Amino acid sequence: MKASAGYQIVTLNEFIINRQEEHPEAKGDLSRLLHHIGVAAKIVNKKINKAGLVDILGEAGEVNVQGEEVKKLDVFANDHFMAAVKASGEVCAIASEENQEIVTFNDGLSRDGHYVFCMDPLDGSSNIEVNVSVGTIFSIYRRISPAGERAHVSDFLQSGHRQVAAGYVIYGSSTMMVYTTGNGVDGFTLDPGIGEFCLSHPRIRTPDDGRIYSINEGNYVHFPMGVKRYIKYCQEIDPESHRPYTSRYIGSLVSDFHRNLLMGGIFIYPETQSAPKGKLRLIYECNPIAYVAEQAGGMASNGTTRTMDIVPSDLHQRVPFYVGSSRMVDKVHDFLREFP
Ligand code: P6P
Repeated sequence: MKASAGYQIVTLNEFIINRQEEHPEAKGDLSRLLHHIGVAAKIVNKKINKAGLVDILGEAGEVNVQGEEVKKLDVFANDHFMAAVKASGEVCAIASEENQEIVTFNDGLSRDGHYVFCMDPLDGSSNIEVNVSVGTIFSIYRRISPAGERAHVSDFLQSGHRQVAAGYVIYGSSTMMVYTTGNGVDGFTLDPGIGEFCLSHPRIRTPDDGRIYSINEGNYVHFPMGVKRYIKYCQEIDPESHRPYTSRYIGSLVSDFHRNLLMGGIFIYPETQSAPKGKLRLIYECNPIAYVAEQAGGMASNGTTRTMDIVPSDLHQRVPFYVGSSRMVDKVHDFLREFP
């Protein structure tokens, strides 16, 4: 990827344009949408970095569709990503964790938008007050309802393998945007000095195997037997296969996944007594993360079916989620088969 003016820095916008040139048939609409996502990420990042200072923490007094207290930053992030995506003129409707129903745009450019946009605007927001990193997760599909008509919920109930693009923003020790358009995974780190996302992790590949397992072991008694047996497998002493593994879990999906993506590892959120279908949402959490994982050489499933092959039935549908290094996901599948 050649940087302009001889600099080593390749900004997100430059990268998007360079990649678009590789696809002459592309008309720039997805590029424009990705640019607007980057702008919203910078705005949200600025607010999050000051969260502890401007008393933006705390409950907004509302309760979202998940029955969770909505914090002001959730609302802020939802509003800004909605506005940025609408401003791109490429999206005709949005599904968000914060909205029970889809939000359709019926004015001007947006009504004819070719895409629909799914997002969890601020995942892990319960961690904000304790300064643990949080993230935005997004997923983009081509609409299937006729252009020019009002978008329909069926536009969002497509299997994950039909995603056009997906990714996340992690607001951590540094702020990164990681995404795929089906041609590998690339990571961009925000340089606050110039206010640009710069290509820092080109062509991310996740290790085939790893030594990190991420699961909330507080739910152990409620896990399926196969998961219990896999956890014990991770904890056994076997120097040859580098066990016992390391347990790392911070309760923020984007952060737990991003660490495992770069270092190798597996993240598991199985069905539990309090979440009989799992806790994580298929459309705007599991599918986008699964797309990134697969494009980086990893795997993602609900324990039996590839996540991106699941046909969604509901906008806020939850599924069990097993995602990460392919050999580790294969191994937990073996235990789930042996101990159904
Ligand atoms: P638990 C955050 O609320 C979230 O949706 C994900 O970011 C995270 O992986 C998961 O829930 C943590 O859930 O039940 O372990 O606290």
